[in-house]
Amino acid sequence: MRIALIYPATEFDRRHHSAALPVGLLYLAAVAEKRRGANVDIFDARHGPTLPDLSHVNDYDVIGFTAMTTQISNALGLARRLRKAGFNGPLVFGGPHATVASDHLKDQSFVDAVFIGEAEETFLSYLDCMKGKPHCLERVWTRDSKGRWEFHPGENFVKDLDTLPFPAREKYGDLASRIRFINMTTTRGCPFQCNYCQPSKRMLFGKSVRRRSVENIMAEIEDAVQRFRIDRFSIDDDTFTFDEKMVLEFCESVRPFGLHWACQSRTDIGRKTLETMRDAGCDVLFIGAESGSQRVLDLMEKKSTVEQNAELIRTCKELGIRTWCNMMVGYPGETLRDMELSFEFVHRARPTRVCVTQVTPFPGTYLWERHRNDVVARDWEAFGRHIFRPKFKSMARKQYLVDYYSILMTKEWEKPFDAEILDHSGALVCWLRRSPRILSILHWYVPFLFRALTRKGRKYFAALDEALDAVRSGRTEVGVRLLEKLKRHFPTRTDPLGHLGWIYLTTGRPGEAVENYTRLLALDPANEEARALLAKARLQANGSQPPRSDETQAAS
Ligand code: B12
Ligand code: SF4
Repeated sequence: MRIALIYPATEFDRRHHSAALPVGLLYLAAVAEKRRGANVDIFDARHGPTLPDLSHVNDYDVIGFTAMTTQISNALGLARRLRKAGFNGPLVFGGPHATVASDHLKDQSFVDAVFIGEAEETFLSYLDCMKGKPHCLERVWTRDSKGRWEFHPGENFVKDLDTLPFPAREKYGDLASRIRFINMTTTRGCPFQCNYCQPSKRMLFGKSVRRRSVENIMAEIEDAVQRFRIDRFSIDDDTFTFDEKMVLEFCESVRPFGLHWACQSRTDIGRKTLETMRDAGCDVLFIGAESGSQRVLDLMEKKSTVEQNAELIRTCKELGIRTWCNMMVGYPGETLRDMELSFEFVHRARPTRVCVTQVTPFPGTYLWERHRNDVVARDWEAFGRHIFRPKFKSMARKQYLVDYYSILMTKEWEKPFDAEILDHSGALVCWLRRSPRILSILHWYVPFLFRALTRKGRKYFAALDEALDAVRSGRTEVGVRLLEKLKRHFPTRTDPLGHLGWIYLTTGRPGEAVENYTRLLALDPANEEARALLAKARLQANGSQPPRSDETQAAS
């Protein structure tokens, strides 16, 4: 049996998440091959063709898509193309969006099955069912020959995670060896209740938290060291540090490998454990601090305090562990004061890096449920855009504050400060960016002045959004024109250069790609991705590597 599994990487993924492989798909590929002798190909536009060759789609017996909500529009567009190309086998969907918004997928005439949550067991049953063998479908919607949907309930979560084969990373060729890095998971489930996330986590992985044994995790690391010569790995678990005893055991076993690694942590972790983690190679900690306002943390039901978050960052700094601090702005009811407090928090705690996202009510969360009537983005397209726009009606009026504080918090860590966000340069910018209080006064008492100061930045993001929308919807030339215009008007911005480089590279204009990547590297010399793409563009420009047609598809 031949299976194609598709990771519908968006432009955002290409630019920001090229190294994180979809572990869920790799587990499915491993069980299908090892336990059913299937032949699985993975398609991921970040590292190869977007889709199987459209003239041979029926070489596959089944085609499966994974998707987060942010990727669903892209995934559905690709699935439609497969049907148009004549694929007549089952097209199935799984992953976070299928789990939390199965109705959305059931409404699509070309979808045949929708898997809910963890699917190693059920996916194999589905393959058995296709072959007419005995099977036991659980937690999946299937469509019968009359087009009616049937749900197969059940709780068939894998009891012992150690019984699973390791993710089939070899599906990405020599990628792991080239970057000498893997991402992995060691637990499934989360006991916490943050309301912008739960109960979707329970829908994905069940009520209890399951852990792999330390021996089993070490075996995966050893395998990666031997096969890919990795020197670093990242643990993608939601709550890796929750069980401190297990963490200490893990540290003791991993230390002899001499690898560097990163993981996520909540704040409830002791200094001693952090020290042990550092000695075992942990050099980056992802911290979900989310807000500098205790009021907002309580609204989110984070069960953590601002002080604990600041303390964790402080301790990490003392121990020499870098901190990547995730912040959110725009929670319904968040006030200007709350945003100021967040800014003050990052300013005071000074983590190594700050990553700000706008609070988004994803389906399947309490946040979505409780604010149903307040949610703006009802069309799924809007989730695909990584831009800041009103997500709650009640927050629409404060959108420019959300924009501003997001930029302020992020830009604080990018030198030099991006003067384009404010139209005026020099002393005024320096003074304003250090003074959120003055900004808030401007916002409340002279809003037209505040708006005028942030006009150029807001215009830039709106234009970038318009250009990328055009490219995504197949109007590549329109997108290119808009991006070229942005490039002229914002000569110190790297985004237009990156997008243009990629489009030119994948549409047979390597000369222009070289020019754009060269300019990008002049502005951002540490951008390794751009460096690699520049080398590729140069090769193409010298005529030694023609553009691949599947990459051209990816560009549009
Ligand atoms: C690692 C990770 C990432 C990585 C890599 C993502 C990836 N696809 O692998 C990166 C850094 C790129 C990322 C980014 C984001 N992420 Co993220 N991420 C995760 C995380 C922590 C782990 C993913 C994982 O490996 N899980 C373990 C594997 C085994 O599970 P799985 O992938 O779900 O796969 C299983 C099942 O879902 C199912 N399945 C999956 N696909 C398919 C396909 C088929 C055909 C079938 C049959 C079954 C099936 O079977 C798999 C095996 O059991 C999850 C949380 C979590 N614990 O899962 C969040 C999570 C997926 N991310 C989430 C979010 C919101 C984001 C961001 C929007 C965050 C942000 N604000 O920027 C971005 C979106 C980026 C984008 N592309 O648009 C949400 C998704 C919610 C939603 N409704 O879509 C999650 C669930 C966290 C949460 N609760 O909020 N993320
Ligand atoms: S946000 Fe993190 S800690 Fe909170 S419930 Fe979700 S996975 Fe658990």
